[in-house]
Amino acid sequence: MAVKLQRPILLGGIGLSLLLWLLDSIQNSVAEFGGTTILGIMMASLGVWLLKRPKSLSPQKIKIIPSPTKEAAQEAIASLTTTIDKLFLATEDINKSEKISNDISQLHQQVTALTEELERQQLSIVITGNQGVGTTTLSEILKSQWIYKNAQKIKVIDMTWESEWITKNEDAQVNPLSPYDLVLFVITGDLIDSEFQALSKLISLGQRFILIWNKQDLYLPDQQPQVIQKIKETLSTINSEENLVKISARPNSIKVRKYQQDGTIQESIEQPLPEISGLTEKLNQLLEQERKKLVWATTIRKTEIVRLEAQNILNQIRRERAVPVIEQYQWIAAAAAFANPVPTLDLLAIVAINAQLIVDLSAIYEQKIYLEQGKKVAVNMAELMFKLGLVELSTKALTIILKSNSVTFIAGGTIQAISAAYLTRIAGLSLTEYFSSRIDSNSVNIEQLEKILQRIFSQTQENNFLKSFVNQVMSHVLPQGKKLEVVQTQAQ
Ligand SMILES: Nc1nc2c(ncn2[C@@H]2O[C@H](COP(=O)(O)OP(=O)(O)O)[C@@H](O)[C@H]2O)c(=O)[nH]1
Ligand SMILES: [Mg+2]
Repeated sequence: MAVKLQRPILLGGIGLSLLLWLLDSIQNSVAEFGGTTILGIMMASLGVWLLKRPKSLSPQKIKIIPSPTKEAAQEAIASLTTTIDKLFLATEDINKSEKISNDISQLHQQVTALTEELERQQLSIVITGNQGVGTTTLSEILKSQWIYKNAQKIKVIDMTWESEWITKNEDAQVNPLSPYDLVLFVITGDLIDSEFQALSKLISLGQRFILIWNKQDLYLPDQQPQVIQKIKETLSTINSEENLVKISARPNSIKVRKYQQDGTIQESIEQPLPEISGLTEKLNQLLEQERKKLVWATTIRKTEIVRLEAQNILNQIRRERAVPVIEQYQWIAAAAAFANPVPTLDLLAIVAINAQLIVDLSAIYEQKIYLEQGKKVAVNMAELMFKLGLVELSTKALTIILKSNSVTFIAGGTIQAISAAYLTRIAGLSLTEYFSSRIDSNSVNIEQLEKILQRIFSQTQENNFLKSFVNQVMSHVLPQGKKLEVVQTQAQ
């Protein structure tokens, strides 16, 4: 059969015999079910998967960052330098645009600045909390009553907390509080869930905080221990019960009655003084014991932000290389499925092709995965696609598109070819995203991949994309003669 391929890699690059050998060895590695259909194999794997699956997911654990050291900060800077070097190398063999050259020189400047940061003397403190809790009031009082007494250089600012700081930028450590050495997080009584989430996030970013219960004057003295007890209980789940202090930054004014000697009563309104001694003691102690650590931790966070910037540029460049590779394998998968249509979609062939794709993509992302391992990952991915219903869904969607295109003649194997190409594309794009989010790991975590796979799949389910994809595959794979037939049938 004349299969139109831009590059006949099926017989060249991978080689038919290698492909067959792959098919064979994968079949053996999946299960001892020689001769059964791919459907059977997949169903069996699904069963095993269901049995092996953990009963329930453990709640998300908070990563406790070890106490920062100067060495750790230096290591972070070294790792940033490595990423910049990789970026430089990756752009060496392409025509560097002015922008990339500028980016790289800016990154180098940032490394110098970060190295100097290690010895920074001035500290910065940010006061945050939900609107109305008293951050501005506290900031003014700290400036007027505490900072001027302090020999050290300290900058204090206040910022209303925004919940999207923890919901957005899930992985990126970019959050407006990151550049500050210390966070004073203000609440006014019970610690509500979103506030607790905020504190957990700070811990996972390695950012030191003091939790401040402000407006304690609004509680009766005998209510206070109960509130404290409750907050401490919640804090103990993130090992932070020592970080709580209570203050009244601006207590409500009170009516004072004075009994005069002549028996009359004189009433006056008095403004009680702010009560922040608990906080200033804690601050003094913290700055005395941990000032350097605070600076190192901030340097680590800032370095990580710059490293992510560099990594993003590098990922863009790598992606530009990865997409043509994915496309190449797409056409191989389509051609293989078209040339050899079997009643069910030939996932096994896709697995074989994807194994090689994984190896090639891992090389682009410098996370070398060998063919043996690539095969395992490809099998896992095929299982996942099956388990998530992607195979069925995509076949259905593609069938609908083909029908609605009023193509009255569909060559045998067309659906299989398009599905094979489509699933290969999804696998490839998911792997690309997966590799870009990791540094130097030579393995694939299938659970993380699953989330990406689902996301990429739903992104590509858009009708417009699928339609143009169908056309692309048709023009790559359908033999010229058959294509004419399609046109003729339509014209009638
Ligand atoms: N009762 C009481 N009110 C306070 C206390 N601290 C601040 N407030 C009041 O809370 C309101 C909001 O304070 P503000 O500093 O503007 O809150 P922000 O939105 O967090 O900046 C103001 O009316 C303050 O006077 C306190 O300790 N006790
Ligand atoms: Mg304010």
